[in-house]
Amino acid sequence: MADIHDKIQQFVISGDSSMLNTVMQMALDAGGQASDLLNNGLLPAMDLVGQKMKTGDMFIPEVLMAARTMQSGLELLTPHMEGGDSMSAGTCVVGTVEGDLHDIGKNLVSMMLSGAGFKVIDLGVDVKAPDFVKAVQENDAQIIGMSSLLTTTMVKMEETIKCVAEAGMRERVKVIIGGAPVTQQYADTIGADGYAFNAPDAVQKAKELVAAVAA
Ligand code: B1M
Repeated sequence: MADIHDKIQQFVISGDSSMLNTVMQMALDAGGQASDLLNNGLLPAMDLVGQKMKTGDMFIPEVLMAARTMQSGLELLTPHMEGGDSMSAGTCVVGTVEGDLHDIGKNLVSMMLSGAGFKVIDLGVDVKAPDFVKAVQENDAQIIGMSSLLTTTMVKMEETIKCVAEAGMRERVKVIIGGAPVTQQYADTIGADGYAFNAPDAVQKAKELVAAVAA
């Protein structure tokens, strides 16, 4: 399988969606697991892209191509990821915070929450605090999931939590945060209800928090 992982990384880095999807489809047809292709192929590929971006070996247009390629790979895997309960496990409003355009990790979280049976209202990127609040009200959501990839946008998570409190909803809405610069310590500092290291962890936290609200 190491060979297929190398190929996935190579095609993500070179931004070749067509070849990426071809090799991934071949791997799936041969009995490969979607979770293996994700965890050992796509995710390490974006880490490599990040390293190359840092060292100046990749520039924004190439990184964007790689991100789009990664997204097409995620879409190919979505129907193969574990299915969830047929009944809704709860409603989550998910988005990348204001000022931040990174959406691959957030999309992964949305995809896995949906797969686990949650109704997901994905607000996209650059989501302002009042828009999270409005979506919670409109959809009677129990969970807000916020993603931030930039140290400069993390503060928007705290702003959103304050906005939720000002709307009088803090007791009934649980907040989960995540993203590369985010930590448990940061979640504790800003009063979030949960921190998730990755998408499966976000699903686990969402299940625990919905159960706590229902209890
Ligand atoms: Co950006 N960027 N970027 N970028 N970019 C980073 C984040 C950076 C670390 C790169 C670097 O310098 N090494 C750096 C941030 C530095 C910092 O703040 N400390 C950076 C920078 C500086 C920038 C710009 C400022 C560059 C510039 O313009 N000079 C700019 C900012 C634009 C903006 O947002 N306003 C910028 C732009 C871009 C692109 C548009 C080119 C592109 C994004 C395309 C897109 O998302 N559609 C991009 C990319 C692709 C990256 C890297 C290379 C990859 C991010 C990624 O998708 N990773 C990134 C370097 C890196 O992270 N290695 C980088 C894969 C994804 C699956 O992981 O999102 O971490 P991640 O999600 C993980 C977990 O974090 C977690 O689960 C996922 C795994 O299961 N998670 C959650 C995420 N959200 C969660 C929410 C949860 C729970 C878990 O609960 C709700």
